[in-house]
Amino acid sequence: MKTVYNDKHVQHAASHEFFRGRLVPAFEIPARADYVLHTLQASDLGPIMAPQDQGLQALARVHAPAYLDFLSGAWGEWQRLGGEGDAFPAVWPVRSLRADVLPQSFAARMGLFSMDSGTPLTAGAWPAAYWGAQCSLTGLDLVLAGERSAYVLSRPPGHHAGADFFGGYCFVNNAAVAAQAALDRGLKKVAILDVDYHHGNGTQAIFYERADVFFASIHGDPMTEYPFFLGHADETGAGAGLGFNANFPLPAGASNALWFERLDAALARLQAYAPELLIVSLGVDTYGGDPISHFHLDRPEFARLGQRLQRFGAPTLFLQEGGYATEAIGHNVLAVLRGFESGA
Ligand code: OKP
Ligand code: ZN
Repeated sequence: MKTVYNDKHVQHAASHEFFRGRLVPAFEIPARADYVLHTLQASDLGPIMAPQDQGLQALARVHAPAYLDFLSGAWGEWQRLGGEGDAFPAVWPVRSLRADVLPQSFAARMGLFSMDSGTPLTAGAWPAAYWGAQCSLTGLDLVLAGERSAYVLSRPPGHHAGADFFGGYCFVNNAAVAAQAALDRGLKKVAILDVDYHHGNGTQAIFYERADVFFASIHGDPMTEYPFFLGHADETGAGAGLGFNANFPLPAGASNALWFERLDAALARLQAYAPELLIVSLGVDTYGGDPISHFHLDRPEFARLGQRLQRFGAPTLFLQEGGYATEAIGHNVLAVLRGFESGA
């Protein structure tokens, strides 16, 4: 299996994030990708290649132009304001406030274009997110050219980013960019399976009213787990998209047996949809040793996940999402990809 990787991600290096009233060392750090890279390099999985730059257009197919304008210029604005350290939003247009006016204030636009204060906007957030999306497009091209599968090693993750907001460590929604690009290249039906511990609220929202992308997700119950405000089982799509969204929330601490039961249920829904392409939002924060998540998967389970996805039978594009047990991410990802290659 080929891997697509670029090192622009190292420029996105937050020092801290807010946690229980304090600034703590950031979880979403460059070492995450470094560990995966080194593990893949030391393995026989396959070649690691650089992305091609296909420009902004594919990002603009799923993200609002005003949002991309903001994101690409945000660090410069913050510097001109004398910002020290990373930028964090602190005010949001919640119910009864207006989100239809683009304010001049940088602080106001930080809030307008975000969903939480847990996502440090760093000097390198935009180049890292931009090149991560380019990696996902190059990975898509590999699969569309006939590769059975490809793995995209990128950070920051993407699945919490919506059409016009960042959050949950995410800025550009790589899965959505890749799915839309696949449709733009002629495919008719694309499935996204999100196995990250956290619900992919951004991906769901982008395709919620559409039938050409089926979104299915297995995740910690939003009643107690981030992102809290989306990811319930009764979210089944709307309008033309009704019936093309399927959520499988599980209680924090759920057993591996229960997790695989839901995986089978999700895959059954996707099998009935019969997609021409499967995009996997591959978060490995379902790992038992993850510091911010509460499932219990380990190497054998990750291998089994890979085998199960291979048996699904569709061309498969793996995109890296979460996973914060830094030193274990590489082996957990490799277990999935090897499981996939070893097959049924
Ligand atoms: C991103 B992805 C922990 C707070 C958690 C948000 C988690 C985002 C996860 N200090 N903040 O889905 O892995
Ligand atoms: Zn996650």
